[in-house]
Amino acid sequence: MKLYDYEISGSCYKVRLLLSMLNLPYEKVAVDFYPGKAHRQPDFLRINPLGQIPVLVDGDLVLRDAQAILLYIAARYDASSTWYPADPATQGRIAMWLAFAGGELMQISAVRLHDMLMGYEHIDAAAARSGAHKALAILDQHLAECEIRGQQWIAAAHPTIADIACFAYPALCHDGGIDRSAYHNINRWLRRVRALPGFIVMPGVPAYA
Ligand SMILES: N[C@@H](CCC(=O)N[C@@H](CS)C(=O)NCC(=O)O)C(=O)O
Repeated sequence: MKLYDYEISGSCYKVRLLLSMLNLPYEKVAVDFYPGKAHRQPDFLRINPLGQIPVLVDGDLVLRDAQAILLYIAARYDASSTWYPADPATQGRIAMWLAFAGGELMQISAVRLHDMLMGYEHIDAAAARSGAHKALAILDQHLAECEIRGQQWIAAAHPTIADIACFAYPALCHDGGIDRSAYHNINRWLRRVRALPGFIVMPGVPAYA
């Protein structure tokens, strides 16, 4: 497998995390996202016309979107079938939280781009920050309800790809000036994810917090 990757991308980190937790070998193709904007050049647009990373290539299969990639890797390579279990209700819950990770939580990504890199001045950071807090509050409430039922993970009694997809941006939210100290359920759950075998760090996500 080949992962078109950028070290400080939270979306690429989602994929690197699952590949590490499953101990799968892969080749990283470093995309000069910044300052080179290589993801907007014709060569890369042929791989992903949306001009976004990550992209995973496995043989003839070319996949964009971190959530789609997580689903593929788990369904194809997780021999334990726990990261994406066959149970339809769990699959439905996982799909719901994958959509949340690729939707509402991406407001944290928008604020990070705005605050960390040049060229994203058009992003309404205040609106994205407020949207991010709404999303974090929803996730925090969900995790509180899970804990009341004795469930420590987002979509099942054990970690699934929903936990990986939802982990990256809440863990990185301080890069966008978003304070998550009040989201106690999220903070406890982030620590649980950090303790999973195969967990890896990225710049901005230390091993312990
Ligand atoms: N739906 C995609 C979105 C990924 C995404 O937004 N990636 C960012 C980097 S983290 C990107 O490539 N942005 C393009 C740009 O800023 O021009 C996913 O969830 O993987």
